[in-house]
Amino acid sequence: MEQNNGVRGQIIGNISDLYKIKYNSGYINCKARGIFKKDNLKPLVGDNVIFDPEKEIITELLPRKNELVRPPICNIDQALIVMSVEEPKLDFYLLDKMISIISYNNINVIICFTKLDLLDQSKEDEINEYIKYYKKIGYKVVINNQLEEVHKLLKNKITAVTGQSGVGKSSLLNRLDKNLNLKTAEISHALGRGKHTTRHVELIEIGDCLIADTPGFSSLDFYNMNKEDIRNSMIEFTEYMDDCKYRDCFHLKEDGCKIKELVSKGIILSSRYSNYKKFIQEEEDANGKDIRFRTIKKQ
Ligand SMILES: Nc1nc2c(ncn2[C@@H]2O[C@H](COP(=O)(O)OP(=O)(O)OP(=O)(O)O)[C@@H](O)[C@H]2O)c(=O)[nH]1
Ligand SMILES: [Mg+2]
Ligand SMILES: [Zn+2]
Repeated sequence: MEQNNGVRGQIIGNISDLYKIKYNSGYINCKARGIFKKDNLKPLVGDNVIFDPEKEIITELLPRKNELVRPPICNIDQALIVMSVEEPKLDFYLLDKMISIISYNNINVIICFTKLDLLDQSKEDEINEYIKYYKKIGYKVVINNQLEEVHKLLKNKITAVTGQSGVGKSSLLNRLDKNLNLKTAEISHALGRGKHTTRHVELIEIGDCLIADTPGFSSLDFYNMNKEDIRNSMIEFTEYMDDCKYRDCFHLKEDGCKIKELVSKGIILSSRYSNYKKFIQEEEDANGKDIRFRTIKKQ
C-alpha cells in the first residue's frame, strides 16, 4: 500500500477543510495540501488519495472515474435517485433532469419512489404506469418499502443517494441499517419542501454496500452539458432517432421526426418529451447569457 512515501486511502467524509479517510488500518482526518487550491482542485468524497499519516495531509489525488457536482462526490458506480410521490410532490421534470445529468456522467441510474402510503388508490395506478415506462426504457425502479430489493441493487457497489430535500433519503438508509440513526426531519408543510436536514456528503458502510447520504437540493443545472449531450441523454430517444428524417434531428421543429410521432402515439411518454424541450430551452437561455456554470441553491 505504501506509495510516494504516503499511504493510500479513500475520502469518505468532509467537513470544512477536514477530510475523513478510510484506509487499511482504519480512519484518519487529514487536511488537503495547499497545492490543490493553487490548481483549483478540491478533494471530493469518493476520491482515492495518497496521504501522509504523520503530517495528516493529503498529498495526492488519484484519477477519478467520474464526478458529480450535485451531490459533490466522485468514483461512484451508481446513483439512487429518490423521488417522493407526495410531500414534496412528485416532480417528473426534476426526475428526468437528474437522470440525464447522472447518465451523462457515466453513472448508472436507479430510481426509488417513496411515500406511496400518502397516495390514494387511483393515483397509485398512475404511478405504476410511470414505473412500467421507466423500467421499459432501461432503468431499475424500486419503491422504498421493497427493502430487500433495494439492498440487492446496492450490494458490492458504491452508490450515491440523491434527490430533493425531504424525499426520505436518510430515512431509507436508516431502514437499511437499524443502527445508523441518520438525522431525519419532517418536511415544512408551510413551504411544501424539506428542511435540508442532511448537511454533508458521507460514505457509509452498510454490510457489503458503500452508500453516500447526501444533502437534498431544490434545483439543478446542466453545468457543462450542451444540447447534443442533453438530447443523447434521453435514452429512449436515442433508440429511435435513426428513423428521424434528419440525421442530427433535435426532435423540435424538424419535419419527419420519429420521436414526435412516437410521442403523439403515446409510445414515448409526453412528460419526458416536454421536459426535454424545457431542458433544451434552458441550455439555450443559459448559454446565451454565458452562465453555464451557475449553481443555484434555494434554502
Ligand atoms: N409517509 C411517509 N413518510 C416518509 C417516508 N419516507 C420518509 N418519510 C418522512 O419524510 C421526512 C423527510 O425524510 P428524510 O429522510 O429526512 O429526507 P431526506 O431526503 O434525507 O432530506 P434532506 O436530508 O433534507 O435532503 C421524514 O419525516 C420521514 O419520516 C415514506 O415512505 N412515507
Ligand atoms: Mg437527509
Ligand atoms: Zn427527431
